[in-house]
Amino acid sequence: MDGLNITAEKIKTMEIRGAGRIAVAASAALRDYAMSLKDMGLDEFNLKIEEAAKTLVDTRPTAVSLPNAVALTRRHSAGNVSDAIDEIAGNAERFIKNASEALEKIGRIGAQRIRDGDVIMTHCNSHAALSIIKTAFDQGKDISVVATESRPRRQGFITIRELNDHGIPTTLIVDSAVRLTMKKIDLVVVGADSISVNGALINKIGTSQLALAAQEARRNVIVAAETYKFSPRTLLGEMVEIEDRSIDEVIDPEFLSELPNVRVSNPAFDVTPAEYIDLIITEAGAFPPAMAFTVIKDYLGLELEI
Ligand code: RUB
Repeated sequence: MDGLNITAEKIKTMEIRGAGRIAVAASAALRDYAMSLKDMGLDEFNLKIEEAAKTLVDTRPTAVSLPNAVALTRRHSAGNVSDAIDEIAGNAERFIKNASEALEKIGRIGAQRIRDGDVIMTHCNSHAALSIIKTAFDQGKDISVVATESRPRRQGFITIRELNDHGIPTTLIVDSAVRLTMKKIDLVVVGADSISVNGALINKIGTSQLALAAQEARRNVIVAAETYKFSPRTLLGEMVEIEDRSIDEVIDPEFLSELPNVRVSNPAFDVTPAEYIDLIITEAGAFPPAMAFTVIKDYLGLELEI
C-alpha cells in the first residue's frame, strides 16, 4: 500500500487539498493499488480494496467528494481478480475524465451568470469557482476579483497567484474585511466540499459569513460544485462532519502554553443554509439549492452510499 499510503498522507497534510483534487487523487491511488495486487483470490482482493478505501476515506472527514470518488472507483461486479482490476481501472479513468470535463462545463455554465464589469468575491481556493471566473475573463468580460485570505491556512494566497497568472485584476482582503467590502462587489462565487440533501453548503470556514454579508447587501451567492460533491448519506439523516484541525495552524503552541486559561478551536469548514444560496452550478446545469435531492437521485445515484 506504499503509493496509496503516500497519497493518503498527502491528503491528510493538505499537500493535496481542495475537494476536487482530493477526489481525483484518491481515485487514481485506488486504481494504482488495485493494479498492484496479484497472486490472490477474489475474497482477499476485495478485503484489500476495502482496507485501502477506508485508509483513503479516513484522511479528511468533510469533503464528500472523497467517499464518493472512492465508492465510484471501487465498485465492481467481476467474478475474478483480473476482471475486477479492469473494472476498477475503468471506473477510475471515467471518474478522472468526468471530473476534468465537469470543471470545464461548470466554467461555461457559470460564466453566463457573470456580467461585463462584475467584481466577484471568492473565498479559499476552489478550482470549480475559479473555472467560472477564468472562463468569464477568457470570454472577454472586464471582471475583477476580491479574494479572502482564508485563515488559518491562507488558501487565498493560492487563489491570488492563480488569478494573477491568468491576468485577472485581484484584490486580497483579510477575512474580517468581508462585510465592509461586500458593498463594492457584485456577486460571490465559491466552491463546495459537500452539499447536503437540504441544499446546505459545507465549505471552507468563513463561507457562511460571506453568504450572510451577501444577503444583507443583496448580492447573489453562486456555488460551483461538481455533482460528486453532493452527499447521498445526508438522505439518511447523516450530518456532514466538520473537520477540526490542529490548533498549531492558528497559534504558536509556545505562546499558548503561557496562557493556561485559553483554549483554541480550529474548525476547518462551516455550513451555509440553502436560503443564502442563489444557484448551484454543476456540470449538469444550474440548479437552485432546493433541487439537491434531484441532483443526488438523477446524477449521482442513490445506491452510491446507501
Ligand atoms: C478547500 C475548500 C474549497 C472546496 C472546493 O478546503 O474549502 O472551497 O474544497 O474546492 P481545504 P474545489 O483547502 O481545506 O481542502 O472546487 O477545488 O474542489
